[in-house]
Amino acid sequence: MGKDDYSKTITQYYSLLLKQCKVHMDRFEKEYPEPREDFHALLKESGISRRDFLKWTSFMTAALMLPPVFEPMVARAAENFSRLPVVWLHFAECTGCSESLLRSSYPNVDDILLETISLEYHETIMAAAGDQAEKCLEQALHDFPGKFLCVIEGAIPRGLNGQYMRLGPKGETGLQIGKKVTSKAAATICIGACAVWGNIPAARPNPTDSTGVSKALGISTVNIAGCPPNTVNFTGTLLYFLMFGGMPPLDGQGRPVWAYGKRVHDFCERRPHHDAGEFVEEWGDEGARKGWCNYKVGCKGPFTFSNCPHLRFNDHISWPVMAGHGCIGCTEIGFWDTMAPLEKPIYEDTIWGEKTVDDVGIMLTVATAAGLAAHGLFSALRHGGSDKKDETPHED
Ligand code: FSX
Ligand code: SF4
Ligand code: F3S
Repeated sequence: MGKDDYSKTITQYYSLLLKQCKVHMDRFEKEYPEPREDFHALLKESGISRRDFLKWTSFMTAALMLPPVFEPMVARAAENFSRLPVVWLHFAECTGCSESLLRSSYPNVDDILLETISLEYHETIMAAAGDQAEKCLEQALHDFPGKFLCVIEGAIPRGLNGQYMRLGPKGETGLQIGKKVTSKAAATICIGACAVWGNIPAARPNPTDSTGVSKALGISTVNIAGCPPNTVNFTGTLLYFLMFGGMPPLDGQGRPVWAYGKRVHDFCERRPHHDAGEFVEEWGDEGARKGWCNYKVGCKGPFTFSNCPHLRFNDHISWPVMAGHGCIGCTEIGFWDTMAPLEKPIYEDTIWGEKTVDDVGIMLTVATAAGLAAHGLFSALRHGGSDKKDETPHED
C-alpha cells in the first residue's frame, strides 16, 4: 500500500468512527436521564475558563489516541458526564482510590467531571446508611438495568465462601454483592490494584484468599490499575464509554491501552542518567541529590506500563520518581507481591543474570506487545528461572 493510500484509509477509518460516535451520542442523549448538573456553570464557579476547557479537550483527545477532529465529541461527552448512572462498590482496600479521585485542593476539569458523576450508590460518600443505603442500591439496579456502570474498589475475599467480608444490613458477602451488582451492569470497571489483582489484601500469606474482581467473580473487567490510579485514566475511560458505548481497546490485562500501553522507564525524566550509568546507590547520597536514576534502589519503571511520567498526579505536579523514590510498579500484574521488595532492584535474580535493566525491559516490552502471559515471564524473572513455582496465591 502506498503512502497516499494509507493516509486515505486512515482518514476513512476516522470519519467512520466519528459517525459512529455521533450516532451513539445521539442515542445516549435520548435514552439516558437529563444532565443533573450544568457542567459549564460548574466550570465557571471553579474559575476554569472556556479556554482552559478547550485546552483540556485537546489534551484528553490526544491522550485517548484520537485525532483533533474528535475534540467536539470529547467536549460533548464531558457535558453528558452527569447522565451516566454509576454504582460504586467497596470491598477489601484502604479507600485511597476514592480519596485520590475525590480530594483536590485546586480542582481541574477532571475533578469537576468526577463531582458531576451520577453516583447512585457510593458507600464512602453517600449520606444514607443501613437500610436506606440498601434501598438506594436496589433502586439503581431496578431503574438502570444494563445501563449503569459498576465501579469497584478493593479485592474480594473468597475464603470460607466469602465469609471474611460481610457488608450491609443483610450481611451479604462481597462475593454475593459483587455477583448481584455486576450481573446487571453495562460494564464493570475495577479501580485500583486491589480490585484488579488483589494487591495488599491478597499479599502472601493471604489468609482470606482475596483476589481481584475478575477472577473472584469470573467476569471480564476494565482495569484501571494503580495504587491509587491516576484520575485522568479513570475519567478518560468513562469519556470513551460515553462517546462510543463501549470500552477502549484493552491490553491482555484488561488495562486501557491508551493509558497503560507504554513503559514508565521510556518517558522518565531520569532516563538520560540511567543511560549514562549514573545511579543512586543509596538514599541520600550524591546521586540522589543530583536526581540520578533510582534503578539500583528498586525503581520498577523498566517493568511497569503506565503513563505516570506524562500525566503526573495532583494537577500534573509530580509523580513517584520526580518525588525522589522509585516507581514501585503499582500498575503491574500481581502487584504487590510481584514487586516486593520495593527498594531492591529486580535484575539481581533474573534468568539472564547480569543483564542490563534495558535488556530486561525490552524483553518485557516484546512479551507484552506479543500478548504473552506477562505474569509467567515475570514469575520466571522473580524466581531466577528455576522450577520453583510461583507461590503468589492470588494468581494461579
Ligand atoms: Fe487498593 Fe484502593 Fe491502593 Fe488503597 O480502593 S489500590 S490499597 S490506594 O484504596 O484499592
Ligand atoms: Fe526512571 Fe526508574 Fe527508569 Fe531510572 S529505572 S530511568 S528512575 S523509570
Ligand atoms: Fe505506580 Fe509507578 Fe506510576 S509506582 S503511580 S506505576 S510511577
